Amino acid sequence: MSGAFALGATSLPRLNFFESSTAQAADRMAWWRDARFGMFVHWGLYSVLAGEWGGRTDYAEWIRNNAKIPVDEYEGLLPRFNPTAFDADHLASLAADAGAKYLVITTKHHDGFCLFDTKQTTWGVMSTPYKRDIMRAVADACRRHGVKPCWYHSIMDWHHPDYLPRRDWERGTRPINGASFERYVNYLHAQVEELLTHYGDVGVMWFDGEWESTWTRELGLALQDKCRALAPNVIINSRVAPKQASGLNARLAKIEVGDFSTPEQEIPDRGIPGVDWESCVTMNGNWGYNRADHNFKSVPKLVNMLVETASKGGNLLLNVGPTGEGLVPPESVERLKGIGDWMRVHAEAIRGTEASPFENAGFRATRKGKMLYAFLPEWPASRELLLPGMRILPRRAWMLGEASAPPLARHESEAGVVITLPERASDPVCSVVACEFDLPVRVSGAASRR
Ligand code: JFZ
Repeated sequence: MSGAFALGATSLPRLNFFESSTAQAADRMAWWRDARFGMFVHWGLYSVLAGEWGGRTDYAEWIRNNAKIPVDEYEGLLPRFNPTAFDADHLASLAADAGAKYLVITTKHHDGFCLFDTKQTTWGVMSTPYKRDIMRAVADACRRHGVKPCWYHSIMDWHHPDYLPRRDWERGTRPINGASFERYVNYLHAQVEELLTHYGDVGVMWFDGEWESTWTRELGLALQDKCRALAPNVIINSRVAPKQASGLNARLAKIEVGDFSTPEQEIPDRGIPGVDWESCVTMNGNWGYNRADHNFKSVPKLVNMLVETASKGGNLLLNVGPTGEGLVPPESVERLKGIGDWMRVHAEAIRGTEASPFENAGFRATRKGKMLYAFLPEWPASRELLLPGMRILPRRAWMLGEASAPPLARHESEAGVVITLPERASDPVCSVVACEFDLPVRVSGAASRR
C-alpha cells in the first residue's frame, strides 16, 4: 500500500459550483453541515386514512393519486382531520433527544392540503375541526428544544385548479379549461412568502414534486431567488428545480440550483464528493402513516445509516409519519430513543465531522480537526484496529464513553498504525475509537479518499 498517511493542512474544499461558492453560502450551510442529522415528518390529511382505501392497505401520502380518489371525495376527509393528540413539544423533544438538530415537516404535500394558516386557500387545516396552525406550533416547539424548524413544501399540487398537469386518471372529471399555471406559480410564491415570514427563522425550504413538465429550471431559479430575497440565510434543497442530467449522473452531478442534493432512500456509494448532500430515509416502508406497515429498521441499522452518511460526508434525514390523531407511532418513538441513547455518548464522532480520510479501511471513520473516529459495529476478535497507511502514532486513543479508562496501546506496523482494543465492545450498537493527533488529520497517497 503506497502513499503515507500524513498529518497537515485540512480537508477537501467543498464548493457547490453555482450557488455556494461564496463565503456567504459557507456561513449559511455551517449549522446544517455541523448538524449531520435531521428529522423528517410526513403528516397531512392522508394520515387520517392510515394507508387504507378500497380494501387495500398499502397506501400512504400518495393515496389520493394511487387509489384514484376523486377530488370531491378526498375533500370529504376535511371534517375527519382533528388531531387532538398532537403535541408539538413532544415531536420536537423526540427530535432533540435523538440528537437531531433540525426538523423538516410537510407544510403541504402533493395532495395540496395545507397544515398552516394560509390566506391563499381554504384547502387546509383552518377549514378542519382542528383549526390550529400546525407550523406555528411546530416552529415554537422546535425553538424551545433547540431544533431548527424547516419546511417541506410540494411544488406539485393535485388540488389547486390552476396546477397542471392533471392526473391522467382524472382528466375527464377535472377539466383544465380556465386553468392558468402562471396563476398557480403566483399562489405557490404567496404561500412560500407566508412560510418564510410568519414563523421566524426557517432553517431549510425542502421543496419536492419538481419533476413534472410544467415546472422549469427558470421557475426553479425564480422560486429560489424569491426565497433568498425573503430569507437570505434559508437553505434550499436542489429539488427547487428539475434535475438537469438524468440517471446516475443526476444524483452525482454538481447541483446547479439550490444548496444541497437529496438522494432518496439510499446513501450514495462514495457520497457526493465536493457537494453538500442529505439522504432522506424512512424508518419503515412509508413516508406517510400506514397502519399496516410494521417493517421498521432496527436501531443498529439506523445508527449505522447515520454513521455511513457522516463517514461519506453527508447528512441523514430520518422520517416519522404521525397518525391521523397526531401521534408518532410507538415503533418510531422507540427507535428515536435508541438513536438518542447512542448519540448521547457518540455525537462528537458525528456532529461537525468530515468524511473518512480512508479509501477503504474496512471500517467507517470520520474526522474533525486533530480527531479521527473509527466506528466498530462488530467487535474484532483480533482486538486490533489497523489504521491503513498511517505512519504517525496518535497522541492518545480511547473508546468514546470510556475516556477515564487507561488510553489504548498503539504501535506502528508495515501496514500502518495498530490500536490495541479493550476486551469488550464499549457499546452494544456501535463502539467508537477516538484518536487524537498532534495535527489535523489528512491523508495522502493510495489510502486517501479522493
Ligand atoms: C418524493 C415524494 O413523492 C414522496 O411522497 C416523499 O415526500 C419523498 C420524500 O419525496 O418522492 C420521491 C422523490 C424523488 C425521487 C423518488 C421519490 N427520486 O428522485 O428518485
